Amino acid sequence: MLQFDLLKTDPTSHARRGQLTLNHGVVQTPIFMPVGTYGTVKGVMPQSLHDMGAQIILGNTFHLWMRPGQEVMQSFGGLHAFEKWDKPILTDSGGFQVWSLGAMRKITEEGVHFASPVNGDKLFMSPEVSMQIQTTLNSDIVMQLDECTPYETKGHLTTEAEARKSMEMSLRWAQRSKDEFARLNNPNALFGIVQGGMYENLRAESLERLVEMDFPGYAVGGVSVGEPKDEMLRIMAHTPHLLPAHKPRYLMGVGTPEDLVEGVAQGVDMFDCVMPTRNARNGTLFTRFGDLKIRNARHKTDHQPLDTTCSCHACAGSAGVPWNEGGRAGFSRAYLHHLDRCGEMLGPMLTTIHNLHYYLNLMREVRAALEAGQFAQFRAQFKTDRARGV
Ligand code: PRF
Ligand code: ZN
Repeated sequence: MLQFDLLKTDPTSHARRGQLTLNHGVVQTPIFMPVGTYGTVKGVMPQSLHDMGAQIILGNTFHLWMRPGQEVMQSFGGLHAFEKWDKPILTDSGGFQVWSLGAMRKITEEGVHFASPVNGDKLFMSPEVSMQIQTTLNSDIVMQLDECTPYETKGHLTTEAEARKSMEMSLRWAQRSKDEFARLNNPNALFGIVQGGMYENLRAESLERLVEMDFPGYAVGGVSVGEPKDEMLRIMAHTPHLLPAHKPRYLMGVGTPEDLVEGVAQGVDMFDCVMPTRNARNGTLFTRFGDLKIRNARHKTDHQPLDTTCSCHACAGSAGVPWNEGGRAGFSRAYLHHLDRCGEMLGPMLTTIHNLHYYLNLMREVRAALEAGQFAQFRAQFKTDRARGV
């Protein structure tokens, strides 16, 4: 089940404020979805996710199929009970993850043959298998199995003919995913994925044919796959607003804070990306006034928090009062620098909380701006602030 209510639209862009009702709860859009590939958002307890306002998280069909596998998942009745997260979950189909295996896989019309990266077993993922696994996971949003068209094929830019072939197979897989999803009586919602590479005509065709199949929601896939930034922005400006206005739109695997605000302006409702969590573990931190590298020696003696305007547990402590509002309870940059130097576990835990809080709060601010009819002003101020530098 899925219900999408469009609450407000922005007259200066394609941006919208919406509400998505799923089997495990209600999601306010636009939204960022933290990535929890293996049934955990790395280093963050479900309670912390809850406290920082996460409304929906991701899981990955491919990884959870490898480990713990279908038998364990079945015995728990799905991913929610297993990972102790009772709000909505979206699972990616495995298409992108299998695609990322590179030389270890063979893609045919029937599905994808590959060797398990865990134990070398020969495995086969088809649209039907993906739907069966996602049904066991009982995720609120299920993604069709697709083929993510690469930016380059065999050392050259993917040609239009190659992109068409791939896009058309994804359409056939969309239909097979839909048929199997129905056959399994899956009570959740299945999204179709627009492909077509960097070719706008192919994107338009993929989109039209998916819309004819009538999915409850649509994703834009095949961006952020190694293309230059201007190419990504061109596809982001082309595709999302062409999708049906009364259904949710999800831009897969994107991106930086700037990409999210731009995506919202182009009519996207949902985002996911490993960037806040992965970068946190590598010491790259997002703040209102730009990015900060905590490994840099200049932070060694700095008593300030990461972001004086942030109310996350790392910056403001459990009281949640930002530094600039008189709070002094948070952790200093010097301490986070020290934890990183020493390889202490608390380091990535705190930086992950901060980065996720930054992304979730950015989207909260976007929603508030849309509600207040102030999105254009917000967008301009956001750019100015981020360019200022920390
Ligand atoms: N397809 C699927 N998952 C994805 C992508 C895609 O194209 C992307 C592309 N950025 C990220 N995750 N199924
Ligand atoms: Zn913070």
